Amino acid sequence: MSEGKRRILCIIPAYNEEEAVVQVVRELREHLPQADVLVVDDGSFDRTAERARAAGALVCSLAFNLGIGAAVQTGLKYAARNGYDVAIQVDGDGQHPAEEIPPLLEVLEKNSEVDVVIGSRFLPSPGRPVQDGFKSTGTRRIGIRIFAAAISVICRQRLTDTTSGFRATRGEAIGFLGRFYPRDYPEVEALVLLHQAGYVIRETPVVMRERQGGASSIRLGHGLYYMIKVFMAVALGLLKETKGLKGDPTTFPRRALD
Ligand SMILES: Nc1nc2c(ncn2[C@@H]2O[C@H](COP(=O)(O)OP(=O)(O)OP(=O)(O)O)[C@@H](O)[C@H]2O)c(=O)[nH]1
Ligand SMILES: [Mg+2]
Repeated sequence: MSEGKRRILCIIPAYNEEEAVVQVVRELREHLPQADVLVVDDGSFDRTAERARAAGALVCSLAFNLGIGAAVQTGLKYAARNGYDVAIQVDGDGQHPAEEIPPLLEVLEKNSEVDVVIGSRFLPSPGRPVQDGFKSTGTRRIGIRIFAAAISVICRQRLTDTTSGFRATRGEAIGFLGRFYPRDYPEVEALVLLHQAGYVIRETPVVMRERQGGASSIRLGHGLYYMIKVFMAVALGLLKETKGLKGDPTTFPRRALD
C-alpha cells in the first residue's frame, strides 16, 4: 500500500507516566505526522490521561489497572475495529525514540510477507556502533538472552530481543493479536502465538533510551518469578488453539473483534 494511503496507529500503553508521556506523544506527532496516536491509560492515578490528551493524543482510560497486556490489547482491538493498516507499539516512558520508527515501517514496506517487526536493541545497525543505546541492566540482560535463545528455537529463527515492546504489526495480525494478546509479561508469549498461527516475524536494529521519568514496573527479586511465569505461559501458548490461524477466513476480521 502506498505511503499516503496507509493508516497507522501508535499505541502507547501507559501506567503512571505523567512525567514522560507528553514528550512521547510530541515526538510521535513530529516524526510521524501521518499517524494517529492512542494512549491507553491503564488506570493511572497520576495525570497521564490529562497530559496525553493535552499533547494531542487520543486517550482511552481503562477503569482500573489491568496490566500491560490488556492495555496493549485494548489498543490493538481499537486498531482492528477502525481498520488501521499498521499498529506500532511504543512505551509511554520514552524508551522508544520516534525516529527509530521509520526503519520498522521500511521493513514492512520492503517485505510483503512480514507481519510483525520487532525493534531489537541487540542487532548491529549499519553505521552505528553496536554498543549504542540503552540495553537494560546486567541481570535483566541475562534473562533477555535466555528468552531469546528459547524463543529462537521455538520460532525456528534467530531472535535477539524477544522482550522488546517496540513493534510494528500489520493487517490481519493486528486482529489476531487484538484477540489473543497475552495478559502478563506478554511480549515473549505473543511471539510464540504469532509463530504458531503462521505469521512472519522479523527483527530490525533500533536504539533505545533509558526511561525518561516515572518508575519501572520491574522490581528487584522478581526476575526469577518473571522468568518462570513467562516460560509457563510460553509452554501453555504452544498448546493454544491458535495454530495455523493465519489467513483463516472464518476467524478474521469478524472474530478478531470478540
Ligand atoms: N508497569 C506497568 N506498566 C504498564 C502497565 N500498563 C501499562 N504499562 C506501560 O507499559 C510500558 C512498559 O512498562 P515498563 O515498566 O516501562 O517496562 P519495561 O520497559 O520492560 O521496564 P524498564 O526498562 O524498567 O522501563 C510503559 O509505557 C508502562 O507505562 C501496568 O499495569 N504496569
Ligand atoms: Mg520501559
